[in-house]
Amino acid sequence: MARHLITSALPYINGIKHLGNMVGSMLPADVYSRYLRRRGHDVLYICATDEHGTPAELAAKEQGLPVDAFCAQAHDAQKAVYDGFALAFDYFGRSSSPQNVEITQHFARRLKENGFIEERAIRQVYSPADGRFLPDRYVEGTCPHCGYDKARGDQCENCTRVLDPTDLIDPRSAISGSTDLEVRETKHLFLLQSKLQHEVEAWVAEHEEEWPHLSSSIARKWLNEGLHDRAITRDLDWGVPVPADTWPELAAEGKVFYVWFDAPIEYIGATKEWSDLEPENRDWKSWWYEADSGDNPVRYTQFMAKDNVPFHTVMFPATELGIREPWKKVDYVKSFNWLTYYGGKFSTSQKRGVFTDQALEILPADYWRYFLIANAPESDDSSFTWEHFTATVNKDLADTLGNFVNRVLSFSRKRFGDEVPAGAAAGEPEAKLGEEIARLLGEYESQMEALQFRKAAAALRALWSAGNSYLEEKAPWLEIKTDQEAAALTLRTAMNLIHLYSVVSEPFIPASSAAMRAAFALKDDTAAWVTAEEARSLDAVPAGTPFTVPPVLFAKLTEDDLAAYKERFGGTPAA
Ligand code: B3M
Ligand code: ZN
Repeated sequence: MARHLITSALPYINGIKHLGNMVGSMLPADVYSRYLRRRGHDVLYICATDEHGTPAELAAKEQGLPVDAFCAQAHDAQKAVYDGFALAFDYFGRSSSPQNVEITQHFARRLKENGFIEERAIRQVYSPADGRFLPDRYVEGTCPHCGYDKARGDQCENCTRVLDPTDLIDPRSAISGSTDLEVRETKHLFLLQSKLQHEVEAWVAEHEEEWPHLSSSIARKWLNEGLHDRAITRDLDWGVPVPADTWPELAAEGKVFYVWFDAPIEYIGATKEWSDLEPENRDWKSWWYEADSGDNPVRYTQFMAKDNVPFHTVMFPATELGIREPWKKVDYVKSFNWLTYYGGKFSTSQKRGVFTDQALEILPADYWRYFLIANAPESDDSSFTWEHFTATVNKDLADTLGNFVNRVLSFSRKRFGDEVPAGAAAGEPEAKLGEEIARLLGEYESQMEALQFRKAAAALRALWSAGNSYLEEKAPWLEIKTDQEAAALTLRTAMNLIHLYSVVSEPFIPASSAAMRAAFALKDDTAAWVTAEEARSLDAVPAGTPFTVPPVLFAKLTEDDLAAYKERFGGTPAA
């Protein structure tokens, strides 16, 4: 039994996320965690809301709430949605937790002791009206390149050019609107990444062969551009405070750490939050502090979208290396491209695409879980369209799986009653089927072990299809006219397939798998997985087992449904 630590990129606190955010991080992490648990491994799946930085402060201001109150309710709102998607975190924490403050400040002190943090004076925009220095994003003005009049000091979201606040025409404070701005000198802490370049390069070199190309190519690109020293403090009211015992002046000015400095540390912070709930049974450091992990090493896998790869493969490892303590670094970085909406970007700010809360209003989580993972943007961007979604739900879920389950159980109940029929002994067709199921199960397992989600979904789909092919070939509705025993054998075999599907489909479609499994009143139905031998013999559900017919697992989506979805969410290719 191996120990697997799994984290997915922390969703920013502001706003309910869209499907694209979930499919590139939390959902595949959940599918993988569920699979590993079923294979008997010791799994800890950790995530949290990323609560610091300007997104939180600006969103709180928009809602007229104190930022801590805003974050508390926004965390709960997101967690409720993820519960709706059955994302089985072991813990879903908050980067504003005391645990994250404590560990972030410890990391910063250690970096200073080891000579990887220094104070530097920089020139920054100061607003007397607001009585504070303004982070770049808090300065608004007209973009010198495209004339957009709400450009921000860090980037113009109209022409996407990266800006410096002093580039803006008619700059003003995004907080008070004041145009009375000055440029003053102020001090910030810099992480001396340049001094860690070689160590980070050596560490990436140990892993990049194993990582997916998307992860290693982005890490290599950033390393080739050279690691630059980076400011890791900000003038914000909300964030991990710079500790006064180490930097009294900066602490007195209310400086906090840059959100991307503390956010990855929250993977550790959230693990301590989890552990602090049951300190007698849980040992957070045994997962993160390699001196404590004993002789059962932890394998750490991260899930994220491609834009987060640089922070996870360069900046955070640099931080962990510079601390000179044995904190666990990632072993495998599973990154994803974008899920687009009709070819255009999902956008939280522009309300474009399907959002996670809306998705659950429309259909149960399993419809989405299966579609999103089966079409995950692994090797390239993938485009969500309602046409593709409805076609996939109807074909793979309603017809291939749902219809198989319903017609086998309904027909058997109608012709043989409420118990699994005995029938003839298994023959050549059942032996052939068993071999095919064992082969496909092996394919499914190897794709899951390789974190190839689309291919794993294809193997799972093939398992479902194999049941349909067997049923079509045997046709118990015809067999029964001349040979009841043969028909009973076919139905008993098909019922054993349903039970096998209920076990191995759980990582993808947990609710539907539970419904399939509950159809059989098996005395001891605790098996977590299916062995190749059990796949061949297909006899986990013996004759005489009582069964019920669950409601139809997946409703077919109609042309009217499709039209309604497109009407509500828009269904045209990106402008
Ligand atoms: N909050 C997600 C994003 O960039 C960012 C991930 C942090 S993971 C430590 O949208
Ligand atoms: Zn612009």
